[in-house]
Amino acid sequence: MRNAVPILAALLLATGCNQAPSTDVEVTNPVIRLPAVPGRPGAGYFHLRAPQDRVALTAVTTPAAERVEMHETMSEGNMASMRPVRRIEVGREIAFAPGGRHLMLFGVSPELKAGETTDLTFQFEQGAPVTVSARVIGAGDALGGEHDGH
Ligand SMILES: [Cu+2]
Repeated sequence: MRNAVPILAALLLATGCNQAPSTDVEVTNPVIRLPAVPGRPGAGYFHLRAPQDRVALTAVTTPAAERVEMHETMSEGNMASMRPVRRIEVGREIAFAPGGRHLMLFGVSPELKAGETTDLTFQFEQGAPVTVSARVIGAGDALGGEHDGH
């Protein structure tokens, strides 16, 4: 059995850190990037750490989009493509970042504006869902926080 409590100290100094309180799941710097062209999909990025008794991340939802898919990016030669993933095992840090795994948000609410925040809810194979507040940024805006430089 694993009874380890996640150590949060390393994250306490991070600016833009957005952890849900009183949870075993840590979500850092959750960001939703609006589409460059209305009607196109938006994207979502975050870092997540969850203990192994959560087993796997199985879905992410937001009231700001009709449907959210978890995607991973694959490259073959110099061609990049992406495909949906249904579950991602937890137990170490999971990064959704530009060029790699990302959320794809379909049917993004036209009301949603850069500078606002909206909920992102993470669902796991075990345990209750965890909701955090994600920053909304424009299509060309930097992500900030740990994602800087991408
Ligand atoms: Cu995608």
